Amino acid sequence: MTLNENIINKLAEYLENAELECNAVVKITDEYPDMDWDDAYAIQKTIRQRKLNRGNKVAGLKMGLTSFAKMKQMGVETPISGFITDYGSYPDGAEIDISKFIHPKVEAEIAVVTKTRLKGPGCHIGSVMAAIDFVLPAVEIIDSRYENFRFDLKSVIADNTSSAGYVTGGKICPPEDINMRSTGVVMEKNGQVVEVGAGAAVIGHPASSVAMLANMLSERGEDIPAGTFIMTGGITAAVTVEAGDNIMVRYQDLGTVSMRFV
Ligand code: OOG
Ligand code: MG
Repeated sequence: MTLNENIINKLAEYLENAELECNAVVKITDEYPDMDWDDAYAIQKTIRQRKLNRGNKVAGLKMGLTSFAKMKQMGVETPISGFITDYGSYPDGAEIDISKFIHPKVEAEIAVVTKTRLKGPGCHIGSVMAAIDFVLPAVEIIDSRYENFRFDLKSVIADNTSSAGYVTGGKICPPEDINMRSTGVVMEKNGQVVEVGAGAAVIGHPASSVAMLANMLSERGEDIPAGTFIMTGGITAAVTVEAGDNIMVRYQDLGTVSMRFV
């Protein structure tokens, strides 16, 4: 850690206010270039605590920057983790008020719900496959609080990995009935195909992303409790949306997820 508690609290408030007021801000490493990974995750944790104190719930966990498409898009090369909130949840087919976001983008993801606890270090794809209750499709809405979505890894970790919302689909699948690695996705915006991909884009297999999450959390003394909803990371690059846009993602074996921004 290089930052003291006062500065961690100040930066958490700065970033959370940017979210709540829908206001893009300058990235925090401009002012604190020497901050480290622990500082970044401590700011994220403080934001989580602020939300819990306000009565919000943590609805699950997320991995980010797990695919080559995303790393290339954002110019970074290490996966990151964050949390998702109760108020960010939208049902399939939702009409989503775009004024709640700064400059939202959507990404196609595969999500899982666990039935047993996962704990690193040493968590691997086998432990994860045994712990998955079911697999379901999910589209994440990301909305960096930083101007022009421009950030470095420490800034984006502190900003809870741009987490803003998620739309879950209704079709669930037991893990033994799906090969998440080869599951194909087609994302359409206003009827036109804008991104295509397969589960393997997520560090080879979406379940490996969950193992990586358990191992990353263990470095901070945390684990993944049974019953956790986990978004494994964007398969495709993120797609910018505007008012009036219809998004439809077709998943092989997992049905479709759609939403409309108004
Ligand atoms: C960071 C969040 C990335 C994913 O699935 O890769 C993410 C960002 O690109 O703003 O959620
Ligand atoms: Mg994501």
